[in-house]
Amino acid sequence: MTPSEYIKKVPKAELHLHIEGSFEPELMFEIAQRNKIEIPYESIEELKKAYQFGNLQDFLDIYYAGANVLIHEQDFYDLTMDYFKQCAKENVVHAEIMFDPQTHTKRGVEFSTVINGIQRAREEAEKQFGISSLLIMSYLRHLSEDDAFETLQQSLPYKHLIKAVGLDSSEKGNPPSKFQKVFEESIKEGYIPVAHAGEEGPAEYIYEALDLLKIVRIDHGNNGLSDPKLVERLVEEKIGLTVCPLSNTALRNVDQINNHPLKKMLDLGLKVTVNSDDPAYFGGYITENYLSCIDALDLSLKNVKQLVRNSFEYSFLSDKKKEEFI
Ligand code: ES4
Ligand code: ZN
Repeated sequence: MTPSEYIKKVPKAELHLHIEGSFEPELMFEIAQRNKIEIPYESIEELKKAYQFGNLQDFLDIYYAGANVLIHEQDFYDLTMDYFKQCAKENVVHAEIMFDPQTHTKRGVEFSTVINGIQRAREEAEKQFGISSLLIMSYLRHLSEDDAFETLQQSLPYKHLIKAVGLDSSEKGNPPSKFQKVFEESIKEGYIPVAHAGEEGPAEYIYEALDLLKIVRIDHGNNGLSDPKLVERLVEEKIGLTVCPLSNTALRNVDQINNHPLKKMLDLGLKVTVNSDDPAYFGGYITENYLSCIDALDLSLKNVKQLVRNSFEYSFLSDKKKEEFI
């Protein structure tokens, strides 16, 4: 079997997916219409043409604008269900889904509206497709730590539905150290800490995420490669890295897919996984991410098997559940 044939069929896990980033233009237009919200694009085609990004911030501006049309619980349900339907098609059997409460509460949408819609879709996906999932509540790092504390408070009635906390949005100029106290408190509440680090920011931010936020998994982490001591530590401490190849090229952190460091990371013994990040914006879901790398980096079947195995091993499933999949 070729690596490409293998990856299409094999049960796999996704560990880095922003639910707001799986918002396909078709659904966005549909929801905008029913909520009577104007979007500044005439058609789906015109909207898609705007998906040309020079960097992370270019993307985030469009991503937040897209999320503006999400108002009702049903909208969050539809958004999440669309993603699960794609998971079912690609044999993603477990998904760790990030959501950004502040993207919505800042616009006057209640925390409860967001989580109830997502939760209903999770239950439906488990029942209909047998897909397991868990939630990572991500703090927006361009906002203040006080704002993150407010979000933490809002989450507490729903603590049983949320597994982990994350840190996303504009990385440069918003170091992990800015959120040290809210992560400490989040851990006390029982949340597992993760953070985006080393996507656009320097290796120093990865050290901060490890040492100050006590994170157990890194979202992206590519820029850690510039520091051999850090690489050694990430290998030694078995820190999972949720790498997102098509995201990295779309946001120009990597100039072209042939130059993506995924294979190098694997060869160094880093605990890398392949993920889609914001698939509606970056040109492909998880399988497409794998296929692009198989093709461009000439990944072997052994490489791909390792990546799939890592996707379960570095998930937040219980050891017993992991055993079912590995
Ligand atoms: C994100 Cl690619 C990326 N980086 C940081 N924050 C994000 N939120 C959604 N996608
Ligand atoms: Zn991300």
